[in-house]
Amino acid sequence: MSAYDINNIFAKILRGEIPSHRVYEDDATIAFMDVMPQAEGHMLVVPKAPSRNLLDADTASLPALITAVQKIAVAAKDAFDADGVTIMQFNEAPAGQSVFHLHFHVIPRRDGVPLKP
Ligand code: D5M
Repeated sequence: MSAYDINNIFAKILRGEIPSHRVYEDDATIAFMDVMPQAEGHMLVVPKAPSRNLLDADTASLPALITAVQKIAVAAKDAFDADGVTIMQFNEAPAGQSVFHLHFHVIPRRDGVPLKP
């Protein structure tokens, strides 16, 4: 697996070097709106600690991260009056990862509304 690149786009968002529409922050995590939403309310949950993806993440950090994902998923479902929530997470390019800082997609879902490609 390649090394972590400190200049990936989410690292720049975490450092405040590029803007984001931030919707959540705690000691270890931020969440912001995805710029290419696959459905209304599509958010990204991003740990502050540098890891390329889930495969190299510090195991000790994962309980707090998944707790934040759950909190944001519940809030997003409520805020967007959704019927469900899709949570996605990709590891390395062949699996669909395009930004190489660990993140979870949280996507509110409405009955009968497919994800945009
Ligand atoms: O998905 C990476 C996701 O990150 C993809 O849905 C677009 C989104 N993205 C890319 N740049 C930005 C910025 N600057 N703000 C917000 N969202 C962004 P993956 O395929 O899981 O790596």
